[in-house]
Amino acid sequence: MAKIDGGEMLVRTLEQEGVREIFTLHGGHLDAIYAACGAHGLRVIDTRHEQAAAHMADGWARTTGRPGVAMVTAGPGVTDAVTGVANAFMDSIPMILIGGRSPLADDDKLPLQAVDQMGILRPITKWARSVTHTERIPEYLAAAFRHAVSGRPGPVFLELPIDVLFARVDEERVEFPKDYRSKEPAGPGRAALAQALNWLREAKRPAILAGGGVWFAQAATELTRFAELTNTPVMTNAKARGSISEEHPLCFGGFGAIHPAIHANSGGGADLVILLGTRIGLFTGGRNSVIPGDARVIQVDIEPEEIGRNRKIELGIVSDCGEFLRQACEAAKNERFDPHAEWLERLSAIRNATRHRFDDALKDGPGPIHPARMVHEIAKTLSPDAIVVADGGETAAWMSNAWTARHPGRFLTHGYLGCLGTGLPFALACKAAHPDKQVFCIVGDGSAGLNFSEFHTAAKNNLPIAVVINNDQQWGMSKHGQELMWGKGRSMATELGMVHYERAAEGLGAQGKLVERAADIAPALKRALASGRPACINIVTDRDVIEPGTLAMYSAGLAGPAKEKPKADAGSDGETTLPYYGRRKLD
Ligand SMILES: Cc1ncc(C[n+]2csc(CCOP(=O)(O)OP(=O)(O)O)c2C)c(N)n1
Ligand SMILES: [Mg+2]
Repeated sequence: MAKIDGGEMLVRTLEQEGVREIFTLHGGHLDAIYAACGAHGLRVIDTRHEQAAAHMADGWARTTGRPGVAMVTAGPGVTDAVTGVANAFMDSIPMILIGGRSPLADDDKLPLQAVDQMGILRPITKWARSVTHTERIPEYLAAAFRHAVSGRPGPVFLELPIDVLFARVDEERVEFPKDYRSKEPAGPGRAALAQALNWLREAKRPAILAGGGVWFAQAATELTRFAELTNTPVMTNAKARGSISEEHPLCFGGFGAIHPAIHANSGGGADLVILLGTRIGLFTGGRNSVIPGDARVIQVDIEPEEIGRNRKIELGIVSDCGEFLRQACEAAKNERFDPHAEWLERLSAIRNATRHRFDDALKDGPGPIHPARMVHEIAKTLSPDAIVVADGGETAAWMSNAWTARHPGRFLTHGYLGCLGTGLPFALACKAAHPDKQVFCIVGDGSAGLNFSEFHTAAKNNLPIAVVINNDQQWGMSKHGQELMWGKGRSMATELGMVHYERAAEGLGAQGKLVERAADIAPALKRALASGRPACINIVTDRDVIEPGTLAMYSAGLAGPAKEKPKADAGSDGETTLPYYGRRKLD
């Protein structure tokens, strides 16, 4: 009778789930799985750090909507992956982390690479299990996928002790599960749906705030249709960007466009807010909320626990966002809704002002490159359907504001963990998922150091991404914050100085280019994109320009008192930001 080992079982189950790529860093505890990957032709993308492998599985899910898979060895492999898993956990991203483990038979005998992995991973995963019987590996992996994608998505951890993984058992004893999760999305109750539509008919100034729940329900088309049927403006958070094209007249960028401060003297802010698959957090709950205190709030979420967190809501609907939108479109399609003309006009004016607030900085002038000019040059050079990844403090915010996302899953940036260093790994996952698309990554010079060796992963795995390093020679957001609090020249631990990242990247197998003039940005980027090789363009920018979000953060008292109190405005990034954009030299 034929015998198979745990590696073979694992890979067959992955294949059944449609997985064709694994992000990993080698460890002998995993060799049974690599052998099976080779036999089945799964693509093994080998990284230089397990944190990057975990970020790649996360990035894979953010750009495809399906869980990514990372595989790391026992002990330090698992502990290195922790940040990547935590990042996915905080943003409800489905991913599977497979971890090697010391032999079950040697527990408490001080074997190599043994640490309480379950104790470490449990608080940052949706579900975590250690497999104790070889023939149950398919069953546990199937369950891992079910937990990762059903309800509110999230990361899961599956631990495979080496003696369990390498053991061989009769093939006939192994069951490969089928049909192990619901194919019917949960829908809204009829009364609640009718109530939501009634309120929408009554509203003068409605707004939909869409989040990752829309993207993971693959409901971009339904969202756009519902907005059109009901003449309702839509704002998105980072995970949902492009779910309605940012070129669509009903898309108004980030959540900040409904901030009450902007509408204070113009007839009131939003009077009905529909939260679609977005948690009530930093920008939507509490004292800095963009949602007017007197607005009616309808919250649609697949996760009942999220309904009403952080803010009172008038109507909570537990539903898959796609199913809610499909039923809402069906109910709304033969009805007439107010055109909301005055409200849409007002939002358009805000959108227009936001789009043009950096125009002064786009002109040629003496001195170093203004970061707004840099991202403008980049945005006009990239293909409209490029995938853009933004990493770094102020760097990510500049890029976020300059880019127009036209498709879902094609703009990736930080989430609730605020985790620097995701850029290169996310971009590599995007390239692996979409080999025929331009994949561009911008990263702050500080953040670049965190996963810099992934340029080597790009080169050796043939993943040609174009990377710009915004080199302001400092941990910019941190340093500016310190200077706002303490005064110029009083910073600590935030200076970096000039580093030739382009040369370091060359050493890792990428091509490198140093850029010090604005006019050289577009040609350098074009060459990089056309080269078919990974590229690192190191752009030296003006270190004294403070990104509006940094000013807003410090003036809002989130991080201490500001030196001056700037006026609030709305950014397209979902945050309260400021109209300031000049070359502000601190005194
Ligand atoms: C992993 C991690 N370490 C530290 C921080 C704190 N932090 C937030 S912004 C920032 C500065 C980022 O500098 P850089 O990447 O150069 O981007 P810049 O702000 O200069 O554009 C730091 C250190 C963080 N959010 N994540
Ligand atoms: Mg910097």
